[in-house]
Amino acid sequence: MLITFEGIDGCGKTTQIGLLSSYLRENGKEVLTLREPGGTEFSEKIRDLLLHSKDKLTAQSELFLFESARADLVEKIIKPELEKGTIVILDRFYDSTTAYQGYGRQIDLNVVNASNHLASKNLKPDITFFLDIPLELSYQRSNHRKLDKIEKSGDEFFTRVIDGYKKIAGEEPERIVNIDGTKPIGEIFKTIMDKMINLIY
Ligand code: T5A
Repeated sequence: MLITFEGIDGCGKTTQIGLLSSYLRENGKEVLTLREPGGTEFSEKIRDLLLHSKDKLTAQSELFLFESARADLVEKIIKPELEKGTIVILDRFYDSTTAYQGYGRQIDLNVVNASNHLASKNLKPDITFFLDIPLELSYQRSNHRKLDKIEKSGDEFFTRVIDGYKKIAGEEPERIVNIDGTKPIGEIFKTIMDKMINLIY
């Protein structure tokens, strides 16, 4: 089973992934948590380029780097683990590319979708949790730390990303669970568990 978490920076994905993976492991499930970009030696190098290099990337280079990192992770880790029956929980997947590079950087959505399909080998999450928070809360939650390259993209960019996520979630309500990420951590986790119970038992 493939479970993905989506939303803008600081929406609470890592927090909820920690809670969900602990719960599943305590209940005897084999679980692997991964993040994108990253998860293989090659993809972690690309992550560093994307988030921390001093070079100014074009939107297209950025798109292809995210897709390269994804292709490596899907081929080397995600597919084999899913075939073994592992529950794979992924912090971001192709919806991030649609939201950030498609809606945010305004690359043609047909190009982004085709690139997503190619890199993910047509793999589709069984369920996606989209944690929806407003931009101001994203800034508040990250104001204690240094921002990475993407996080420095500005208000207009992030407003497009948030609107993009809402469109993506609206187009696939059977896969994507839209959650109010401003709620307390425990309340969000309960909503996630209500959905997960039907899938895992
Ligand atoms: N990207 C990625 C693209 O542009 N295209 C792509 O295709 C892909 C895959 C990745 C960046 O790359 C971009 C998107 C990103 O900009 P990253 O370092 O992985 O960067 O960063 P994020 O995924 O944004 O992760 P963050 O750590 O910033 O955010 P999380 O994981 O969503 O949030 P979390 O859980 O760490 O929480 C942040 C803070 O809020 C608190 C937590 O305790 C923490 O302090 N918090 C809450 N507080 C109150 N109430 C709640 N409900 C809370 N939930 C969490």
